[in-house]
Amino acid sequence: MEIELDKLPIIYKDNVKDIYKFKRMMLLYNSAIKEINTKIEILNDDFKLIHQYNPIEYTKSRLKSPESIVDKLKRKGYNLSMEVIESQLNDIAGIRIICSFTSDIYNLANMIAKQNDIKVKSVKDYIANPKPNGYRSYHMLVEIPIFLTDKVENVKVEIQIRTIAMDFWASLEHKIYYKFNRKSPAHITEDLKDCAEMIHALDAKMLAINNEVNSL
Ligand code: 0O2
Repeated sequence: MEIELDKLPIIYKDNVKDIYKFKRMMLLYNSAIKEINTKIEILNDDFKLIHQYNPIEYTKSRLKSPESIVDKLKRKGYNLSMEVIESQLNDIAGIRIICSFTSDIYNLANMIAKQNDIKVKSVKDYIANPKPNGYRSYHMLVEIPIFLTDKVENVKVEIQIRTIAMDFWASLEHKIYYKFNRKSPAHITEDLKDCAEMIHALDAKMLAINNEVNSL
């Protein structure tokens, strides 16, 4: 993993030691993504072997870029420092798991939470409790130990689990949100909310069809 030094926050550019610390922090987050991705792949393979069915359609993972880290800290009114980055940002390492059905989301979340080297720090169930704008997704903030050459560090990873339909909605909403600089026109916000409800109904219908087919 190569950190682009010219994109590092300015405070780190002048200080070689800080650049090293920043790189090591990013290496930890990147390693945590690899560990969780392997766990997810194993769960998917085993599930497929037992049930002849893949609960996961696909996964996406990303390490937050230095610019996005700085932007988020500024937006939230925090100082730029390594300590603040580590204590205040929960999504430097992010993994998104896309499932076919809502039931897969909860099965998978339970299988992840049960692993005893993973500590679940918090859960936000935006499926049971959608956001006012219609956003649905299941978020878990987990911590996983990473074994380096000289130490073990517990590293945070934000896992978002959603259906294909929820992901379709969230991707478009995210694009619109940034296009209008976080202030979308009211009618677009309303239309998106309507779409979120349609997508919710679609997910429920598809799950019902799948359950019926499985019971035949
Ligand atoms: P990006 O660009 O995807 O990284 P946090 O800001 O994470 O400290 P928050 O906002 O309480 O705290 O966390 P939450 O609610 O778990 O949301 C974190 C992430 O979930 C967001 O990251 C988005 O990826 C996604 N998300 C949350 N709400 C919405 C929404 O209304 N629409 C869409 N499309 N995505 C959402 P970022 O950093 O905001 O954005």
